Amino acid sequence: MRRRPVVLVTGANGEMGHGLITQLAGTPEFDVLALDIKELDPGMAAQCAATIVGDILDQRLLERLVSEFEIHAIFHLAALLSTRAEFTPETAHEVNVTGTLNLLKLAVEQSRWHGQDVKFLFPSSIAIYGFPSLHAKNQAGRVTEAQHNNPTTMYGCNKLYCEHLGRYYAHHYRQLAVEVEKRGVDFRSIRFPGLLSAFTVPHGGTSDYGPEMVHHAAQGQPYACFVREDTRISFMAMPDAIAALLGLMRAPRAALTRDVYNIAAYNPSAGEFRDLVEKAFPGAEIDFVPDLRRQAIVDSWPIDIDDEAARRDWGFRPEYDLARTFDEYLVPNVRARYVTAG
Ligand code: AKB
Repeated sequence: MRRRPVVLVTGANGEMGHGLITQLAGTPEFDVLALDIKELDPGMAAQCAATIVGDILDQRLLERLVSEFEIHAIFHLAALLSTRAEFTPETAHEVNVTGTLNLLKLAVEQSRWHGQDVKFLFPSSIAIYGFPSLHAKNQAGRVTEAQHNNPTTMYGCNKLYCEHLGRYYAHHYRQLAVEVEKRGVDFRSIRFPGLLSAFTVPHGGTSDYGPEMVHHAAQGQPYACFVREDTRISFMAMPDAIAALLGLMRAPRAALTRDVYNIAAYNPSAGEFRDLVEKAFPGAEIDFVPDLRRQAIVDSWPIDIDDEAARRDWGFRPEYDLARTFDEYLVPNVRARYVTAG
């Protein structure tokens, strides 16, 4: 009896999950199996072949998936982001690391069953970088994948370690076993910058000040930005982030010289971001009231990202610059979201 071939998306109800499932649902090549700790929004569930409300820490649940589904790719989006993880660091480690380990084990088991590699798409983050001071951050400027891998958050530590876990499962798993078996995990990872989504409200991240500014202005709500006006990190429109995940998944393995890639689009200061929001939403009330501890996290992240390897190996190109992100993506869609919400 053939099991249903599917692509598994964990964290399906999250910001990236919404964008990814909409894209995947539009392609005949994939049936989506969505897994989230919360019930999927009805509109999302309708786009999936199957949905499961469950925990990636539930090993029994994951074992049961093997009996019903033939998983050929995993987009492992479930994670506790940088701010939320600081309030519960040990829980974040469980979710972000043990959860990822459980999914890597699932990928190996699935590969043993159907005999093909399972592509494992893992969203890492600019949070894996770290600088001892703002001066060091400013001095470093644009960073490549190998530089300054010294995270200062539990989330950043988790993401960096899981990059290495993925590399181990892909290239060194059970290297001393008597029987030499096909490894089975085709691990591919992207270090995402701050992401700007028009269709979901961010929560739990420290780059959230960007999208929060837009969503507050569109609702006519005053916004106290928790970082300084001069704060600068890399951001990207969500459609480009989703396109990058799918682009990396579709790239021929032989073209990839790395398992983990930087990508980037633009790096406005919080003040430049405010100017664009005020232009789109005249009268928006935006103040800068730094939360010094969250500020310290963002000050440990790079000003800019070198994504030359992604552009060379698999043709990554962002479609949205900052102006187009506002004019064609954020402003019309966020405005419609709150007008229809009434
Ligand atoms: C966060 O702020 O934690 C995330 C990230 C930059 O990975 N959005």
